[in-house]
Amino acid sequence: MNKIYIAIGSNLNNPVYQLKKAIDHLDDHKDFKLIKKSSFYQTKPIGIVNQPDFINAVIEIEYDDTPEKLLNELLRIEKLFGRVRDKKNGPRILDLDILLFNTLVINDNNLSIPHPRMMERIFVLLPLEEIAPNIFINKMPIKKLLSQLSYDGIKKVEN
Ligand code: PH2
Ligand code: MG
Ligand code: MG
Repeated sequence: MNKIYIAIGSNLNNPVYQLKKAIDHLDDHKDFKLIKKSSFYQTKPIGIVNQPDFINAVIEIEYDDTPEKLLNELLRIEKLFGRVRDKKNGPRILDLDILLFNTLVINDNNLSIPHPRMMERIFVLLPLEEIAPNIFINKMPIKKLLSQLSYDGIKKVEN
């Protein structure tokens, strides 16, 4: 059984609704067991700043198959929700990113684990810390990584 953390994000078509629907979908999915889910956070867009705020969350799941199969399944679910891939870092209905897969390190063309940008992203680390306060990322304790980031532009929302 693999222990996996997934970041969920949306900034289009009622993002809170998209996140709830996505988490329900993953919870009902025969291949996943939903273990934990964080609160929802409203976050200022990072990268392309001229787009709506995001809603972000992190979940922990169990899954029996390989990282590549998991990636394909998450991409399929993004599409099912109506995701159209155009601009990198642009607005999206649903983004499902694999953050951590046990303690695996993978650096392939289309799959990097741990997620290569997660250490700089408050919208990933804050919800992750909520459900995994003692976790290490690239041998660094999450609290140490968070202490280096600004909490401006992130706030918990009712869900
Ligand atoms: N995702 C991105 C780029 N920028 N900014 C926020 N606040 N939240 C995101 O999920 C996000 C982003 C690319 O996936
Ligand atoms: Mg992403
Ligand atoms: Mg993605």
